[in-house]
Amino acid sequence: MSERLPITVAQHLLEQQKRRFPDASGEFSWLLSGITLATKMVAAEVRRAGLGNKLGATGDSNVQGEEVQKLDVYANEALLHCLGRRGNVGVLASEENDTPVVVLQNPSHGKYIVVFDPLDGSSNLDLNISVGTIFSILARDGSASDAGADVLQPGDRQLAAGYVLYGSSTMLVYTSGDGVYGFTLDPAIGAFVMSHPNIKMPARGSLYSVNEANMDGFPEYCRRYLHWLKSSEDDAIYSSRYIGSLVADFHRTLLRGGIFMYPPTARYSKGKLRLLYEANPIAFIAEQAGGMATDGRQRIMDIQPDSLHQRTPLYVGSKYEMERLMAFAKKKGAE
Ligand code: AHM
Ligand code: MG
Repeated sequence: MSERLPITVAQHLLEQQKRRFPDASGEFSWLLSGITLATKMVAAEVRRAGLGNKLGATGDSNVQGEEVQKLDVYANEALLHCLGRRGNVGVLASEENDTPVVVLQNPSHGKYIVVFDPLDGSSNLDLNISVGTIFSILARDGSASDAGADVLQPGDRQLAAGYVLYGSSTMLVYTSGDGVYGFTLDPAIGAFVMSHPNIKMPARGSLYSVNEANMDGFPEYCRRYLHWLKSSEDDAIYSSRYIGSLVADFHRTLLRGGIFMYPPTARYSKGKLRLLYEANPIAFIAEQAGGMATDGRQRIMDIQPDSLHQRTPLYVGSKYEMERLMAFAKKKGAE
């Protein structure tokens, strides 16, 4: 076969599963195809966002008290619809729903849980700025008191995680614990095609990314660290980039290195980002690419969650910048 023919995400997953788990039934790849189908539907809507009254808010707020955009609703429905009919997904938990949706009661049939943020950064949509879908896949052990409690697993137990970035192109970045792979949606054939095999985060970068308007409320070690980033001590010569859309800010950090931070702030004393469907999947990808992710005290993927929508501070990036951050945090103890 010609080497120039594309490898699609479906082909890659089947090959990866066959190599790592020769007895695998292929149902995991089937689950993933639910995510690629839903995100292609979302990508098509996002592309036409300015047309036909698709933009703007619905007038409702979600469980976090944030304004719901029309495209949030569409993306949530697309994921619930595509994943809920796979036959092996038991529980779906979304940023947009107060509680997890149980689609299959019996854990031996519905053995997977998918936790997701259907359209992250959606407040940027009206401005034609990149947004994304983030997802995390867990196994359901069935021993929890109810299906909802099954969702509350530390990030270390993720089977797979990824995001789709609706940017100048649409891209899926994915890990199942065997490296990080990137696929670009080829609109000509309607398939995600391998474009970034085995992504590695540079060990050191030259960019930092944080909403500095919140700086007065940051923990003291974090303010000192920012000061170091801005100084030229230790050859630290950094530039700043901040989009305000986690998937886009992290994607740049993954490819270029450096650090992305959302520390505790005066408004969000525990940080703004959500542990289960924002920080955990991002941390899994970062670690698989050779980077690190912490909340300032501990590794993100070691945190035992106690609620579906819980927030966490998030610091994620290259080994060098992360080790420097942790040295600042240790000096006085992270607040
Ligand atoms: P959302 O899930 O309501 O879209 O909020 C999450 C977004 C992230 O994409 C981004 O990193 C962060 O909020 C930006 O927050 P801020 O505007 O406070 O800098
Ligand atoms: Mg979000």
